[in-house]
Amino acid sequence: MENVSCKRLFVAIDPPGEIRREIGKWLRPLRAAVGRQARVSWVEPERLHLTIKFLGSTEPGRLPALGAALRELAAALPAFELAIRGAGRFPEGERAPRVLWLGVDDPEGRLARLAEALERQLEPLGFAREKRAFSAHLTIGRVRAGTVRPELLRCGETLRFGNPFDVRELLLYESRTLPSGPVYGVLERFALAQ
Ligand code: 2AM
Repeated sequence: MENVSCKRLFVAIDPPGEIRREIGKWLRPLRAAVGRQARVSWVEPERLHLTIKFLGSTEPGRLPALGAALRELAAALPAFELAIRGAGRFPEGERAPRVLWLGVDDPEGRLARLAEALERQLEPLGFAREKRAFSAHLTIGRVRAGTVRPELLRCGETLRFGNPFDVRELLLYESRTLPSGPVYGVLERFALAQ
């Protein structure tokens, strides 16, 4: 059995408030259109986050080394721009998507390089490399039952949420599962180089 004091951790980037508000406005009609056709756990706009590395269950004793590695990595990385663009679903191309997401525009490949740097830096600390290729996304909903018609998300690359924004920090999040669903809390923030 898992040690109860272990924390379930992940490293993420938060979109700024104005982007969350734009997404929230766009989500309203989508949620209404999905209505009762499917049971979806929608992510509230203020909880949207872009996961870069899922660390899983972690003993508290590993936190200092993890924090030091994240601080070192962040301090060596200049801040960079991202934009939220497009929408999609996992698994792709199937009639019954389970995860609904918004896409990320990473024109210079900075986010992808950051994800790779995290994998490299954290592997020696015992955090296994992700087997799947990194696929940046903001999860907006998880389909629990029923089917969300793919047409509802067919908005392609033209969909944009606000302007590109600066990524200035990495966040170490803890995820706790409560009867009401998962709750995410920021444990520590790591500033990127200016
Ligand atoms: P998701 O947005 O694609 O669901 C907290 O669970 C965060 O970690 C979520 O954003 C989730 O991504 C991400 N994550 C990545 N791999 C995971 C895994 N194996 N189990 C749970 N969450 C994972």
